[in-house]
Amino acid sequence: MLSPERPGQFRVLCLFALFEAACLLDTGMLFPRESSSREVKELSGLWSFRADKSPDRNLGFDKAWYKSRLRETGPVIDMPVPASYNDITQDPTLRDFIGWVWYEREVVVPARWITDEGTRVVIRVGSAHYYSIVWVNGVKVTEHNGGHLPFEAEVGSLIRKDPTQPCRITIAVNNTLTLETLPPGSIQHIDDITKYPKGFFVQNIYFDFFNYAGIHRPVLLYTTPTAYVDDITVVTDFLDNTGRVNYKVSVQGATTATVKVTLMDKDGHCVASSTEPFGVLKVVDVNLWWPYLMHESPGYLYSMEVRLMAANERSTHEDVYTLPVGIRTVSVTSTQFLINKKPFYFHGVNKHEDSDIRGKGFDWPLIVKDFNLLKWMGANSFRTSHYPYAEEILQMCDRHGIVVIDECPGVGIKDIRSFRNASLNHHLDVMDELVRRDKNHASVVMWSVANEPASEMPPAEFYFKTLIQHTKALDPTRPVTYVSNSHYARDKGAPYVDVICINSYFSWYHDPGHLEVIPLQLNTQFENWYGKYQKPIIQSEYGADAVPGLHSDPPMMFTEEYQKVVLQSCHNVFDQKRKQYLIGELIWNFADFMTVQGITRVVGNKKGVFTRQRQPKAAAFILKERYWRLANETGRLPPWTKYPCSL
Ligand code: BDP
Repeated sequence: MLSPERPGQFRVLCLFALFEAACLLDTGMLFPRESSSREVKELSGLWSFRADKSPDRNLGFDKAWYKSRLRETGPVIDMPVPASYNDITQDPTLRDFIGWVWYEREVVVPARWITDEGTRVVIRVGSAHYYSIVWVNGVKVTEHNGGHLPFEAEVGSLIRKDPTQPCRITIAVNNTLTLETLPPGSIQHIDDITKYPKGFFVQNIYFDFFNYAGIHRPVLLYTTPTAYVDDITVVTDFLDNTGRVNYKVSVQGATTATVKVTLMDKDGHCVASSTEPFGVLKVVDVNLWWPYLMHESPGYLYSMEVRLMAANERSTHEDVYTLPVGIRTVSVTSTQFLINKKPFYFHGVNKHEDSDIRGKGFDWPLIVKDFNLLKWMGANSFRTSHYPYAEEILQMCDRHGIVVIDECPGVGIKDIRSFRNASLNHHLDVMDELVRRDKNHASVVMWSVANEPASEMPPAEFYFKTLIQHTKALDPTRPVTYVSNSHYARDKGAPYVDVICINSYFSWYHDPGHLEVIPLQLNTQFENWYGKYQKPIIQSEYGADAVPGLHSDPPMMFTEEYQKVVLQSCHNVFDQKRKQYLIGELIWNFADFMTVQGITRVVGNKKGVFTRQRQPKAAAFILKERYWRLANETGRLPPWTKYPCSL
């Protein structure tokens, strides 16, 4: 990360390393945006769907379902995209299905995309869980290992083969988890026919959320010219009143190319420009990007327009791509987290992508509602527990100044076999994909490479050392962490992280019902971790389940009162420690969410301060009161708010 203590040369080296790292990733993953040279066609809506319920789940491949229309090889049902398929029907075998499901959609492609050979047509899947294979008109175009991150393939030549036919897109998705997937899981077959029906098996998972599956984010077709802006990397900093945007533009498909880069302010006025593919744009009287409640106008974004004039064997092209850019710095000391060289205290939440009916499906009304709730309660940050969220959510964070700890899907790494090379290599690949997608978001201030791994196991040291060093090499400008609930003295990865993140549930999983232990145990926790590592600490999870509407006084577990007291008792300790080295507190959880069925879960995890339908429990008001007070103390509230405030 950029540290204010370090001289300029360090920054230059960092930038060089970041741009080198960007080169190591074979291609870019710019968010598809319309421009004068690019079109986007969204394929959200109804797709045809069939789950392959054959005993080995392989019938679709044996019978090549991708070769013809899905409805010609068997019955299909309507399936909305994006959405998890699990909660869409009344069929319990589909809710709990494990194996391949098949989606299909026919698309009419604009004639100009076909006739213009200078147009590149790309299919992009925002995310599908977990393993996906994509065919266009029966020809496989790509496959992808992992949910939560986008993947794409060029399909122009296939579409052009028979322009009289609509373009048929088939996507097969498999939610089976193995010890090498992220998150890991395992399939257990049980053959005891006296107790279980023939062919019975279960998927064991080591994480606490429902393994929703399907096409979770929008599928798009988009165009670029055949010579195009493939990637942009920006790293920002500032000195006094002058901002600096260090940038690099990567171009594909051109034999000759010239680039014009223009940085515009919010009103569209040019503040800096260049004709080099990489360099530094200097912004006089810079408007820095500030977090929500730390400044009167948080989330200030410039627009960086990249205009490429290029030629290749076929023709001359102009490509235009505009990237929002927030100018800010991030650094850590042994006791502080600094944004723009000022101490930043995370008062925020952990979330899930989770809601009724949609499961993990992308949904704008839900996203906007969640941002309104975050702002209502005065939250300035969240962690993307326990996997990368949709990029559209990060764009909202950029615009609203909500600070993000960007977590990869490394959750539930509990089995010692998940520390082997195959798992590590996949984990490294996932970090590559995550950094490639999210590196330009001002809101993203830290990478989290895992949540609660078995970091006390001997192989964890090599595993996390490698993973954290790799992530720092990919992006030397941001701190790296993972979230621990291991014992401070046995945690193998802690020496390598920049910030210690700890989850703990005193008076819940430990000493249930004994609220009186919280002050002592939480205090001991902080003193132990800081004493050993001298690194800033975030309480990355704490909380208690509350079934909405369940009350008792004196408080008993699972009531709204108990949840309230747990929070208040923790806050008292946080208030002491934030004067020293505690740099944040993130409640578990923003909202109730679905889990597998089990004796500790009453239709899901109820640690939300909002219900799954986003109605506040008593705890939400406790947090609201606290977060606005913290903001009042530590930041500069926007003029349109007054404490105590109701937005
Ligand atoms: C934490 C996990 C989180 C769980 C939470 C809980 O990180 O995923 O949902 O416990 O049990 O340890 O509520």
